[in-house]
Amino acid sequence: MALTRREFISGTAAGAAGLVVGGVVGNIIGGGGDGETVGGGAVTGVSSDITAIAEARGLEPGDIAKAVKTFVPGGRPELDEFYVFSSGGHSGQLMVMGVPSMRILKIIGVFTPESWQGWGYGSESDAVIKAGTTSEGGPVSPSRPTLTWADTHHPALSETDGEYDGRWVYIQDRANGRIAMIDLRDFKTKQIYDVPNLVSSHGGCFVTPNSEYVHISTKTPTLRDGVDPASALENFADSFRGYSTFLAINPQTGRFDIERSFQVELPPYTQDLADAGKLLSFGWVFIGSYNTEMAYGGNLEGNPPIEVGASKADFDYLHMVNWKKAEQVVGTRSVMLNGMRVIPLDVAIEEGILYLAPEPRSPHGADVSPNGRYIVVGGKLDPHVTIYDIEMIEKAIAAQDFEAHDQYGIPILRFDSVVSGRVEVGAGPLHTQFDDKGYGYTSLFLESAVAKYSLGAPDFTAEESYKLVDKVPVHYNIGHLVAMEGDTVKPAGKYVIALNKWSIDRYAGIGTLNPQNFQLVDLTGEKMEVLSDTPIGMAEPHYVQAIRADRIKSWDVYPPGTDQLTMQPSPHAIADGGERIEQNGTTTEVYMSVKRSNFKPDIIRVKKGDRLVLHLTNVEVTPDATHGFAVPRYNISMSIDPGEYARIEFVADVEGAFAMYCTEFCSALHLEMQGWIIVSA
Ligand code: CUK
Ligand code: CUA
Repeated sequence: MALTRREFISGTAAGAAGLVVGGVVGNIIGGGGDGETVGGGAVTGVSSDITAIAEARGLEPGDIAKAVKTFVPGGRPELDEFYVFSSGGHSGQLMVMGVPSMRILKIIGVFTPESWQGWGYGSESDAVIKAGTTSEGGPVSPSRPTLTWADTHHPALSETDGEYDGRWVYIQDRANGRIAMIDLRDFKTKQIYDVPNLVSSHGGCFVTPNSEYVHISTKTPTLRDGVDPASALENFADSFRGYSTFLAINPQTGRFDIERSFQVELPPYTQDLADAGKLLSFGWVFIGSYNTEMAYGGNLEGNPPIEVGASKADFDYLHMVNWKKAEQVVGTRSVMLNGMRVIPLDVAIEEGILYLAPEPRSPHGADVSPNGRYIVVGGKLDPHVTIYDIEMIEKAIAAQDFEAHDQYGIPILRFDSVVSGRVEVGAGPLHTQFDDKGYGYTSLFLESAVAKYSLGAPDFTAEESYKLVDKVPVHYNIGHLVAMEGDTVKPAGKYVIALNKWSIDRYAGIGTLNPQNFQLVDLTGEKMEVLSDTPIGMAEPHYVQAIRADRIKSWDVYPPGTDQLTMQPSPHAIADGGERIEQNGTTTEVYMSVKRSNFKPDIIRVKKGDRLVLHLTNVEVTPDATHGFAVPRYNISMSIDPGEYARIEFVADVEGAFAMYCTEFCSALHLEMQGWIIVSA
């Protein structure tokens, strides 16, 4: 029998390791009793060692069980069964972790320059960031013309047949109404799109079940073109509009195909969380809202503050947008608005594209169950989750069973004819995820807990449906939560991660700004159990998606000469031996190879004021043989992974001798991996 390299390396130790684990588990199950009776003579020493270690460190037997359930030894990456893609909040980035280890694997530079990835410090990535600000996407300050940060809230993994396919991930910018696309072959950002008519966006970022579209909607509504801002707030209902955006996805590249994209105009109700329908509800998108009062504040002008004005009504509206119908009419019944096809509100009403249903006070969260039948809405000021049923919704629409029309003429379905159940879960329910057994899990912000309850048919009888079955405290102020593949048609169950906003007493002091706290919760037992706390030492994550690790097929090295922006071989890439310098007038083009442990050429001589174009090819084929390229005083930092081609262009406008160098400790002679850019008069 042939051994794998790993088996070969671990050799005979494997047998012994098995015995050790048996002993530890026995010890835990036995409540820390003496190893001799549980594990047998061979493991007595190890068992009592573990007990002694735990005792010395002040750990309980239960802590050891948790450690064993989550520990991933070095060199055993397959023990992390899931990847988590977490929003990076107002860092503008995307974070990747492994589950159950909860180790951070990468922070992906997206909207914000990230120097160690060479993201936004001179390479072509500058152009991606720059293209992410346009005047069609909203007004731009001429004095600060490029947006270099974002408030990322909701990542959305690409899907095929309602399951994650591991190809791409999208993430929106709550602050500026933008969206980015990241390719999961190399975990790098490819495109940032400044969505027209959206000056902000929130929870509306979701992919439809076959990655037909990625949806993104407004949060704070957009000032309509031509409206005088001076009197806009006082005429709120006329001055502002929301937009539900369907960005078509190119099925080969994952990029946005703007020509096939469209928007549906919405009332200015502050649209919030959304989710795409699937299976039974395929073709629909559901969007919550929380300020149908259209309160705009003015607390120093004698008005109530926004939070009071926006909480007056007993109901806000769940929006239901039928994108399948919208697709059919967009060709003939849309108008162009800032480069985007828009289906006007009156057309959306007339064509049966848009409906509303009442949702209880200050809703947050709208999540579609795996079978597509239920839409679960949390109400921040209501201890219940409200569960809508697509079969009831479609029936009510067919019967024109409306309680009224809103002031824009949108039909409002009757609450009782679309809601199949309510579950009293606790204080401050927000977001919901699902497992593989028909249960829903909702975060309780005010109560700092996760509630578990049964949904309806077909998993449960009428008797068993909509029952709270378990609750676990978390620490503290949970926002989102994520179950493994918990928003797909086939959830994996196993774990929920609570994404807690506050961590007060959970960690050693690090000054006045505490980390966010991710808590891994085990779903496999009778009761939910918190297994671990993980501090997130960056901005506040919001939504997170968790995907089975075996769905991700990322590259170890680039095919030779790949341009990371196009993911194709660059015509300017070189192989070993192709190094050269070409002078065209005042432009110097350098074709440089990068490898352990030199840049070739390592001297570049230019005249002050000349344009310098560097084509760098990392000619290595060894995984992990990444090199950096830094030019001091020019604010240039690049990262060139094995096989990668990267380009940088700048004007050598400062005279001097600049020692370019490699920023990654790549080899024993890494320090020698340097050279000169000589800029002379
Ligand atoms: S939101 Cu942050 S906790 Cu932006 Cu999805 Cu609810
Ligand atoms: Cu290349 Cu250090």
